Amino acid sequence: MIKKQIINSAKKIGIEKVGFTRDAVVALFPYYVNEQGGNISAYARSLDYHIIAEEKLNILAKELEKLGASETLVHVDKGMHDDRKAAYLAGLGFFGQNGMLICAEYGSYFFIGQIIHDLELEPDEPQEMDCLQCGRCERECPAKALRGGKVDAEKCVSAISQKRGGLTAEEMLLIKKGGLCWGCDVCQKVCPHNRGLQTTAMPEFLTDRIDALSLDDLKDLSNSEFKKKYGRYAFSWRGKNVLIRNLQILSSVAEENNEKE
Ligand code: B12
Repeated sequence: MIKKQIINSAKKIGIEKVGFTRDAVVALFPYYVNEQGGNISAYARSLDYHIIAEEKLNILAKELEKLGASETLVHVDKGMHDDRKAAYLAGLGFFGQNGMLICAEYGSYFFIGQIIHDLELEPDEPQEMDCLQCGRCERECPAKALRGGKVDAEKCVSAISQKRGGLTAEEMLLIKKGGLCWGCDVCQKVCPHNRGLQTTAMPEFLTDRIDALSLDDLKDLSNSEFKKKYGRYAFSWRGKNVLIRNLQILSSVAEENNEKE
């Protein structure tokens, strides 16, 4: 009964899918948009998901308090909480060979948020559905960072694209192979579970989108101008120099290609 009320409240604030573990309400935030091209990872093209998901979960947390929770804690992407495991345990998806949590409706293109609470709720059952285990993500990963469903966080191109400072020649090559100035989508793009997806119904992810950055966009901006212009996007948290470095690496590919022509 209480679970139904929580699911209905979630729907009213635009959260389509929630599930329950013993101590958390876990919510999915789909962000897929059918777009071609661009040089920013799909997850970072809209306004920052942390802000959008936290805002909604804070409203839902108030509802939990009305239902008797004496304390609630909202978490979106906080290091010490394993969001994917929580969503799996809450019956919201299954693990892919690429380490991503996947569900039938959104593929792997969703964010996960949680509300930790002290209400006594029956946990949901994990899904029986499973990854097709086709191996495409492992084979196509530019860094060969995937093995047996585990991501080597040191090797993953997404992590390299977010590193501060200089990169090794090998890391630069991986940025070139990934082709993005922020993040990496290869293991999701090749995944058959991500075929034929619907564009997200969340309007928050459809406005103010930026699909690409260029050196010209960034090179003359002061740090505060950069923050003002791009501070609401998830690609901005490491500052502009990381993006400029990645764009320089990518533009050296463009130059090499021009020379060949
Ligand atoms: C650090 C981090 C990264 C690092 C390291 C990733 C890693 N280790 O997997 C880097 C920068 C590389 C990264 C990249 C990306 N990330 Co990230 N990342 C995180 C973060 C903050 C912590 C992940 C972590 O280190 N967990 C701890 C380690 C031990 O967990 P793990 O490696 O996943 O393995 C555990 C579980 O997966 C589980 N598990 C694995 N298989 C199975 C099977 C069963 C049956 C069970 C029960 C459990 C289980 O057990 C493992 C041990 O506990 C989470 C948010 C969070 N707080 O959870 C987001 C998160 C995982 N990232 C997310 C996203 C979107 C991405 C990117 C797609 C972004 C991009 N496009 O560039 C890529 C995807 C790369 C990939 N293939 O995983 C989403 C994933 C959503 C989803 N649908 O799965 C999350 C959940 C953020 C969010 N709240 O939405 N990320």
